[in-house]
Amino acid sequence: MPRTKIELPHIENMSILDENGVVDKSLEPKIDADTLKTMYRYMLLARRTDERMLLMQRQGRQGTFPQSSGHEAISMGSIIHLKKSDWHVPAYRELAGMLYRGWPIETSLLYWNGFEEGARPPEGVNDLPVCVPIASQLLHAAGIGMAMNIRNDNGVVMTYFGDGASSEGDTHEAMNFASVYQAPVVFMCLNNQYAISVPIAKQMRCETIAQRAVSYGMPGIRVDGNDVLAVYQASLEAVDRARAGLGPTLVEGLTYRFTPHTTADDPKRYRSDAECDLWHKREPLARFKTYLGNKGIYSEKEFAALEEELDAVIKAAVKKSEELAQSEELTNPLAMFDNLYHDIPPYLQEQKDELKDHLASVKKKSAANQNPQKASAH
Ligand SMILES: Cc1ncc(C[n+]2csc(CCOP(=O)(O)OP(=O)(O)O)c2C)c(N)n1
Repeated sequence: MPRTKIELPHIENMSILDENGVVDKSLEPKIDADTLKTMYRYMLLARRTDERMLLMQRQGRQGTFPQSSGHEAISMGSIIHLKKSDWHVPAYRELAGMLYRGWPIETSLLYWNGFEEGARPPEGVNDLPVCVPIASQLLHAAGIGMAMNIRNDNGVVMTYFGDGASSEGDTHEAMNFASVYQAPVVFMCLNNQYAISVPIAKQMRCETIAQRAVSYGMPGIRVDGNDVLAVYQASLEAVDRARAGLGPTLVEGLTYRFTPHTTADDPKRYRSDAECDLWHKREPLARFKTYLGNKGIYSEKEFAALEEELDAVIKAAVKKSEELAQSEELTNPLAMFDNLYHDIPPYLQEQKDELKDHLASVKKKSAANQNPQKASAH
């Protein structure tokens, strides 16, 4: 038998809630009302925050940032399965999941305004910060998962990456290591079909990203990434496998970025209006809202009250972040010496002292300029 067929697993494609909010009853996951409400709440909170941040960026009050609108179902449908003690390793479009895990909105506003404090996970939250170097977070996730195995920790790591990231070498190394060591990692791919202006057809020849799982010896599945129920079901199975010691899984969610890549990008140069219109009709929040309405989870009045409540939460967070951005604590340049070393080395201490003296003399000079009489009396 010199030439035989090698049987390889097939890759499934799953969709449960269609773009009109109609559910496939045979596949509908059993989710209690409180969990459905939580998922919708954080998806909406992320969407409204994203929209608010865009307005602020256009007003010059917010730095350049990558929007998350359109990616809420992948983030929220999967993160909901994590326990507090599990680990979340995001890229940069997982605002919904980060808010759910306990990151205050103001940390996001601060982070994208250039304050390192916005990257600090809140006390007790097992999340890594936003990760901009593409695909590097997947190695961190694989490492955390391997450490969990060494420690006999029954935890799970959920990590996120884009279609562009799937072509990076780091992704290969992370998936191979995670699989070889059976690390409890769930690799969630947000396939929004573009890496900035590069369409997916220009960076890979295969039909799905999910099928790459086969070559790493792990299960892979593609789901409709705008269908929160499909994401929920696929990631539930992945988390269960990881927790049972059966290793990693790759879940690819097919979605679309409704916005520019970042606020500094002009997508009209590489995407047609017709394509954008088509995907807008498939966006994740509207269909989930229809589903919740049909199930009687929320009435129209309650939907409106929730929007009002969340808008007030966002307004308060904006105020807080703008106050923090002016505070002594966040604007003190001496803080840059504080968090790199436990014991600051002598050469850095010297630089810190020099800067401290310099700041004191600048302060003295500006006080003297403001009050020349008092200064000359001394
Ligand atoms: C290692 C690295 N190379 C290049 C970049 C520049 N860069 C920023 S976003 C991006 C595209 C990422 O595309 P994808 O992974 O599909 O994620 P998306 O932004 O679409 O969510 C690139 C190349 C980077 N941040 N890091």
